[in-house]
This record gives sequence, structure tokens and C-alpha cells, in this order.
Amino acid sequence: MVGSAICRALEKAGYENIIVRTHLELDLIDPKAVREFYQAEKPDVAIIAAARVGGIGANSAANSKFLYENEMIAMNTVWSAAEAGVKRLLFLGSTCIYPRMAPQPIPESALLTSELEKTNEGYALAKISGLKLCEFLRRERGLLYHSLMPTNLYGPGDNYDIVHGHVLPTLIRKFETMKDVVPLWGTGAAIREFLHVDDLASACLFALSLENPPDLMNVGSGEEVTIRELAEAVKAATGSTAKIEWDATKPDGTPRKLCDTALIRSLGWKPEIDLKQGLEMTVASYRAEVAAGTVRLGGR
Ligand code: GFB
Repeated sequence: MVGSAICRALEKAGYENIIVRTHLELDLIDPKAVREFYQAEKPDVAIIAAARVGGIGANSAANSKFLYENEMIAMNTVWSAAEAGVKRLLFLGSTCIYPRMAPQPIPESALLTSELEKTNEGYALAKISGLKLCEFLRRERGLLYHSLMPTNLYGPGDNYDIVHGHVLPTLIRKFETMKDVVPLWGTGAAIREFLHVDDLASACLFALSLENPPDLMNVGSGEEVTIRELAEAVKAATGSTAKIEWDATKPDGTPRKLCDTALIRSLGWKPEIDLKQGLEMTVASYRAEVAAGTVRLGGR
């Protein structure tokens, strides 16, 4: 989802020589394969959008896999780029790197100030390692390696698996396929911020246009909703009449995750797609993906 959005933005900006590798073409967990890729291609800029991602269900059931795979992806893609002489690299993480009870909105300075949210601790540790490796290589070798931490993303090409997906795509799939009752997790009281993936893509190109970007910048919409409000908004956007039932035995996860985006906004970036508009766009793209048989229902 993120890689495709970035390619759309690069093509729209007139870039032609865009080198992409799918997971099937290049296993980023394999250090030798990643080293050989960089030696062969020697890109001017590397954008690391790859990760094993998932919602609270996927993460909390497999923190070991999320730690191992994302750690290997981060170390291989950043270290081998430096070893191959790639001058600029943009590493993408997530606002789940911040402490569970960080001050809200969460500033970049909150990193590593207290304990992480347990449900996605593995993923968070891997992303923290990746952004730190970028920071160390910039300081030690003068390489322009920097990171963006997006809030919860959604949009075309998302994973609609209702067990492992993130909450927003999962709600779309549930309201589109369950006619009478839609079972939702937790209490609905958790608060989340959402950013359309095309806005993240514009933030990536913006960050790469800066001569001296900060090491770490949050990227978010500044628009937060409770999961309960999100469920009502998705129900309205799909036109569903199903009854919502909450399963409080499932985790809420971190109570709130609004990121402070004053830094990137002060440099000149801002989001364009609000949640209402983004939901309408994403329900339409979901339906088109279902009709075309390309909707992603699981896997990487
Ligand atoms: O996107 P999500 O799964 O993960 O959102 P996080 C979880 C919130 O939505 C919890 C509620 O409060 C859930 O109780 N929820 C309600 C549901 N119904 C559902 C449902 O059917 N499916 C899901 N998935 N949630 C993720 C991290 O945290 O944020 C990832 O685990 C990543 O690593 C991602 O950082 C951006 O927002 O809690």
C-alpha cells in the first residue's frame, strides 16, 4: 500500500527511473540478496517502505515474528545501502514506536522516554532500531539518512484480512460482508488518528526535497476519532445497516496515539485528505479491488 502510493507520487512528479522490488522478487530478510541488489542497482535514493505489518491482532499474536522480520528488513535495507554508497535514504516507521503513555499529541522527543505498548512491542523495537541506524550512519559517515513516522495509514491496496488487518480496512471489510451483525473488538473507546496513504506519499517526497531534513519527523492528519466514531463513520460510508456488537475481551491497545506534526508542518507540508473524504475514496477503491479480484486478504 505505501510503496504503491509513493510510486504513484513519484510518477506524477515526473520521475522515471524508479526501481521497485516486490517481496517475491527480493527477500529483504536475506542479507546476501539485499547486498547484491544494492551493488547491482546503486540507486541515488532508497525509500524503505517494506515491513511485515498488521493490526493489533496480528502483532499481539506474533511479536517475535514482527520483531525478527522487521529488524532484519531494517538492518539489511539501511546497512547495505550505506555499504553500497547510497547517498540518501528515507526510512519509514510508525507512531507505535512511541511510549504507550506518551504525552499527547506525541512529539518526536518522546521516543524512548518510557515503556512501549505491549501489543506491538516487537514491531516498535524493530522500527526504532532502523531509525537509530539511519541517525548513526548520518552522524558517522555523513550520509543523508532520515526517517518519517506516520500515524495509522489507510487507502488503496490495504490488507483487508479481518483477523490480521488494521482496524480501518477491517471495518470496511466487515461492514461490506456482514449484513446483520458486525463484531468489533475492544470497548470502542481507544482513540486513533488516521492518514490517507497518498498524504504520506506527499510527505515522503516533501522530506526528500529538504536539503537538511530533521533525523525524525512525525506525519499525521491531526484528526483523531474514537474507534466507536470510526465504526459509525465506516458504517455510514458503506451504507451498512448492520448492528455493531463490541467484544470487550479483545484488547483496546494503546488508549490514544495522536502524533504531533508541528515539525513537518513548520517546514511546509500539510495533509490534503480528511477522514470523511478518505473513507469515501477507500470504500470505492476497496469495491473496485473486490470487483477486479485484486483485493488483498492476508499474507504480507
Ligand atoms: O489498527 P489497529 O489494529 O492497531 O487498531 P493499533 C486497533 C484498535 O481498533 C484497538 C480496535 O482499539 C481495537 O480494539 N478494533 C475494533 C479493531 N475492532 C477491530 C477489528 O475488527 N480489527 C482491528 N484490528 N482492530 C497498530 C500496531 O496499533 O498500529 C501496528 O499494532 C502499527 O504495529 C499500526 O503500528 C499503525 O492502532 O492499536
